[in-house]
Amino acid sequence: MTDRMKGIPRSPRMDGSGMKAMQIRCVVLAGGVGAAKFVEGLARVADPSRLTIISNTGDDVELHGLWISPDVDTMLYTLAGIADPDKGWGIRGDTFETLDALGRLGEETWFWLGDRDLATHLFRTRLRAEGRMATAITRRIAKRLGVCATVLPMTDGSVRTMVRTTQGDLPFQEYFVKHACLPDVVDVRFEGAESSVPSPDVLRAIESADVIVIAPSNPIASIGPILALPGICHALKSARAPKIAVSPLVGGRSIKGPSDRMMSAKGFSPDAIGVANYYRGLIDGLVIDRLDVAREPSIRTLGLDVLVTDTLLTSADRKTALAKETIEWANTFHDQHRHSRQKPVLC
Ligand code: FO1
Repeated sequence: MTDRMKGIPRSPRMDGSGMKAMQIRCVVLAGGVGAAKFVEGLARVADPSRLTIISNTGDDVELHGLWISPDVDTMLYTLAGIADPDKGWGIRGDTFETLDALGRLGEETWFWLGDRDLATHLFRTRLRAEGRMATAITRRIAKRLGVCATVLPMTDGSVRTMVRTTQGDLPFQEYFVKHACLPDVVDVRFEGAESSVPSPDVLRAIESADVIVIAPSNPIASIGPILALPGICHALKSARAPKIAVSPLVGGRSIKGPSDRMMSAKGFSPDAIGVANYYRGLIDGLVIDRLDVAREPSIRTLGLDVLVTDTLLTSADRKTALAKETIEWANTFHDQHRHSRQKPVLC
């Protein structure tokens, strides 16, 4: 069955297959296309009205006078069932007439903004100019798009992910899109993180969650900015929910994107063991791919439980299956009281 046929359920009761939706409050830390694919599956197995996504905003960029929040929008479009299925970002069937026209005016066109996608950026920028916060703006966009789940920007403050490369410092989107991740990464930092705070909605969601999942996102560039916010690590450690991460690194490399290079730049091995070390002390368990089964014993020695399964999100069925396995596994931790007591590496 194709992704398009298996749409995101609007009803909180059942998904398209007749499977009963799990009635749990699930919180996902997310950023990028991998996270959106995972959440797409999650929204089919868990009641979407109880699903909260805490989205990275370190990737936000201002272009053509517009405030663009790619990770938030990728999640919203995916949950609304309108995401471009090939690219994973942007809107299905979008056109690029405005961008072409901007190009003719001599403006930069390296960041592909579709005509329909531009409506979101115009709307967000206008509301911000009126003094509204990112959380309220996102809630309004989600409602207009018919998204049942709650998508929360990680903060109402301003955090910018900067990539230090051998060719100089680059804002994330310039490194990722304009320079196609080609410059060698030396370091990644999150400007403004120390002076920003997680929104009250974010802290409340973490506190009241039944299960917390760190999506298969770039640990450094997508999850790093969330964890860099003062108070987030404390909130995660204090939360009663089991905490599970899904490794985005498979077979010692990124499935897509620069996660592996960024892990190396930050001193972590670019594989599932590196991911385990990065999240150690924050999570109870790590989901790894079957290709990484040989790495399982090393991860267990770090005090983490491990679920070995197929993590490649190549079809609607795989997205649903991974989400279901992850949540069912996380639920077993409630009984076991096996929360990690180790000091986190990150905070
Ligand atoms: N990714 C690209 O590789 N090229 C683009 O031109 C591009 C444009 C774009 C526009 C809106 C949007 O919401 C996302 C867009 N992305 C593009 C994806 C984005 O760079 C990445 O998904 C994330 O920032 C990485 O987490």
